[in-house]
Amino acid sequence: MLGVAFTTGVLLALVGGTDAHRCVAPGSLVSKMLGQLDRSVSDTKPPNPSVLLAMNLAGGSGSSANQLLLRLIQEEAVKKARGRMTSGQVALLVLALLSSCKNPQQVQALGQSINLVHVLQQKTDEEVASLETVGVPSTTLFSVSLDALALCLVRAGGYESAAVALARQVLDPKKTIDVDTRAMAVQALVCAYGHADLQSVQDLLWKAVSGVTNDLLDEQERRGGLIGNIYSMGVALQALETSSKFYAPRQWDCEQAFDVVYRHDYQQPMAIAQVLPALVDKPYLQAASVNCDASTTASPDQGFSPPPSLETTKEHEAATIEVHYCILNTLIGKHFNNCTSVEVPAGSVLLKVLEAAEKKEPDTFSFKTEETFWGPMVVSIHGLAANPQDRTYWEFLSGEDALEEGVGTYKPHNMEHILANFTTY
Ligand code: B12
Ligand SMILES: *[C@@H]1O[C@H](CO)[C@@H](O)[C@H](O)[C@H]1NC(C)=O
Ligand SMILES: *[C@@H]1O[C@H](CO)[C@@H](O)[C@H](O)[C@H]1NC(C)=O
Repeated sequence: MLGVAFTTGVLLALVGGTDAHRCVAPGSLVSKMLGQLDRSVSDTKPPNPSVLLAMNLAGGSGSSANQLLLRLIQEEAVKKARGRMTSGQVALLVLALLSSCKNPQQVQALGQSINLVHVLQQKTDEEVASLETVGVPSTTLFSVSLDALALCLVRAGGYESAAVALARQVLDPKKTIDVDTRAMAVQALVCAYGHADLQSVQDLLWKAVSGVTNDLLDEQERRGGLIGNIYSMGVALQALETSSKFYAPRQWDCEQAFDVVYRHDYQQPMAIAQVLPALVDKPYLQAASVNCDASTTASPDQGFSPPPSLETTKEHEAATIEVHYCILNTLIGKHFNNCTSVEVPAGSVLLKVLEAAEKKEPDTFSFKTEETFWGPMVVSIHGLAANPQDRTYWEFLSGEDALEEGVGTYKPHNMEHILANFTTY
């Protein structure tokens, strides 16, 4: 017994992990989530590469939903990757295909073929050029992180300049970068660190990763396990799982962080797709190391139910609630600030409030949404449209606090004050 324990310890030390142990979620929760991902797949919806990636990392590559999704992703790649897709969207396709043991340099579907790595290199070069000239990427730093990670995993040129630019961004004290983005950057930088030859590059990457991960650990300690919000946990845990040598000898209390995740019942496939890889200790960094022969199709749904939430659902809830809703633009063009109050059925999502306001005063509260993998995104209100080039968007707040969910998920309570504010990121 002692001998076995000793050998395992030595082995772990040799592989680079200095951790005493690692956290892995109960099989029942993993099966439940794999089942949720399986059921989210449909050939009438845009295929979500993050879902395919998560399934494969979590050992769910044997299901028919997985096979269907893989085919749809390959078709999507040949149809759309060269065109309007952003760099990050192409990077997610590359990661998804790698995790399905497909060669992203030669994707075949619908009688066509495409080299996704080549497309990704071009789109990443544009991001890096923008970062170097105007100090911001053409899309988001989250996307650039996915780009650098995907290129690094396939050992394609271009990832190093992206990683260096990312490291400079996260080390810049003048920039306030959200937790999710810094966490996603960690995986890209850890991969690049492993392949960097220049000492100066290594030093920069080391400094960036240890800086970010120590901040993540500080935040976890301060907030009883929570890092960012509940939807940041997936990427934050993935970051900490890949970087133990960068915060050593400090230890990570992974149980505390996992407990925060266990207490939440994730429903959105996109949220599950970010959290599930972390729960099985298979972060995105391992997308190219999936063993595609040994898919253990976990039997779906052994009925894992999260511990009951502390908020007891009120028995005699009013059938309708009243919500105050304001729209504010002080940023460009003709400024406006208009408010209304609407009634919607209790338990409605915020989208219902926007619809009720539009119905009541169509000239003021008209709005448009666009479907994304996180649900409907509000892209325009009162004729004023968000513009990625200007980095403008409609931000939603409850009182002073930014919402942590979008209008398709967030459920306002009675007498809540919701503000949509036109602002920049
Ligand atoms: C960058 C980013 C943004 C940028 C997107 C800029 C752009 N043009 O790409 C901006 C600042 C606009 C943004 C806005 C919001 N975001 Co945001 N965003 C992110 C972040 C950090 C990375 C997304 C990304 O680049 N992905 C990579 C690319 C390649 O994938 P993609 O599919 O092309 O990305 C698109 C979607 O992510 C979409 N998007 C981004 N955020 C959100 C949020 C919602 C609710 C929807 C429907 C879509 C959406 O915009 C991207 C471009 O089209 C994620 C973090 C994460 N963990 O994923 C949070 C995240 C997705 N956002 C979140 C939230 C809450 C919001 C807001 C609702 C915040 C607010 N209080 O207003 C708003 C959306 C409001 C609206 N108008 O409907 C949450 C969603 C949680 C949930 N369960 O729904 C996340 C997970 C962050 C978090 N941990 O809280 N976001
Ligand atoms: C909306 O607000 C603007 C100024 O903020 C005002 O001029 C306009 O009359 C308001 N519209 C309505 C319908 O109240
Ligand atoms: C709304 O956005 C503007 C422009 O970015 C900003 O100056 C203002 O502080 C924001 N207001 C609120 C209440 O968030």
